[in-house]
Amino acid sequence: MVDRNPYIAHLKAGYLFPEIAKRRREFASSHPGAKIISLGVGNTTEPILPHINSGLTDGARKLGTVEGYSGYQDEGLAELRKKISDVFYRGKFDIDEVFISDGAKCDIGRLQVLFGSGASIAVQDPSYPVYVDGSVLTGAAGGWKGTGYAGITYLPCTSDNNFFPDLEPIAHNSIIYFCSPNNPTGAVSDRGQLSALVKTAINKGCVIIFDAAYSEFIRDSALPKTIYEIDGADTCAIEVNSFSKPAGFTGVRLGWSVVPKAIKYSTGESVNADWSRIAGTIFNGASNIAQAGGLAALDDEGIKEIKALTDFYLGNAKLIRDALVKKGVSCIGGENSPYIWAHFPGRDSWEVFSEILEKCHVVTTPGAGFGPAGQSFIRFSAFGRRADVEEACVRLGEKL
Ligand code: PGU
Repeated sequence: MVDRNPYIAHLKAGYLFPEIAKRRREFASSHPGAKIISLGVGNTTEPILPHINSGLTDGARKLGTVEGYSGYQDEGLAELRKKISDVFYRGKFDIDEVFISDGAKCDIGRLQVLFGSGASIAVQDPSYPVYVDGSVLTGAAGGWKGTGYAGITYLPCTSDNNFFPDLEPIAHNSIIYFCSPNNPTGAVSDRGQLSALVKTAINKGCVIIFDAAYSEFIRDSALPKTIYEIDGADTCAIEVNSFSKPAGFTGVRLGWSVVPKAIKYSTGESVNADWSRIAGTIFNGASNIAQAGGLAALDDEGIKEIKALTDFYLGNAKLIRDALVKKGVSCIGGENSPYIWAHFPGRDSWEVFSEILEKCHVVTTPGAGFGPAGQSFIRFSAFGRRADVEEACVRLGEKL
């Protein structure tokens, strides 16, 4: 018999969101008739808006014509790569620095191949689970010791530091995963904070993998929407982004990564050239239909629809946040992000998760699932139908 990849055995538990889905199923089967509302996984619920949707349907129709047919697109449609550079980065990047993907999560997984099992890793704690679990799978995380993995430097983000970590513990030559607007805390780093992050990366020879999947939820114009608003970031940061949340493409699958040519390894080779090699070897591009939808999403009409859709979810976030604050629960997030991070001091977060499910029939995500510093927090997702969110808020008000 073949041996199991030993790193799989290092994973601590099942992936967080299937575990929550399992607990929801168990609750549903023991409470038949309960109308369960999910504010758990961040999964979009609203239909794709008409202009962007017509981009998708036109893209599909074109594939049925001789003139419009296209096959493999390698690193993505040149037109879309250019459009992304123009819309998000003021044309700062050449198209061969913008790589179209089938989503941010998939690219984060593939990016981990770039740096291999010897990489030192630093993550915000709490963080989106893929940074840690993906590092476990490549072997970079090392074994489990007590409350975390031996090869990972956890950077606690708590109310004491306003949810921006102390950067001092970051080791030289590390890969730093950083997410802003943050999942799960909903905190958004300001210009000064991101400047400190970039300065640390440059001084310590680190590469930042900056996850900007929620950048379109930023409403405060003083807050940076991309790491490349910070001088020097193009020498040390890869940015990952996605159409999933802003355009409702969670099921369509489309994202991108920016890998600037200025980033070099310690030995001087180009990270961009290696990424191109890896992407070409283990990825065959995003769907042409999704890319046609992406192009529609980035013209004037599409950008208006992105604004309308993200406004809608931010409206949900406000309702949830207000309902919790009214109950005296202290929370952050929900203003420039679709997540609300609610504090239940001294409580175990899985216990609070169960209590909210039992009393309110509302599914949430326990903070501990995002890392040790998530203990005693609950993440509420603003992705939901409006009537469900309103109903959930009434139940939280009456029963929590
Ligand atoms: N990056 C961040 C920070 C995310 O929160 C998510 C989705 C992604 C990337 C995934 O983007 P795609 O482009 O769709 O691949 N987070 C959701 C969904 C759960 C999951 O497992 O991805 C969440 O609830 O945290």
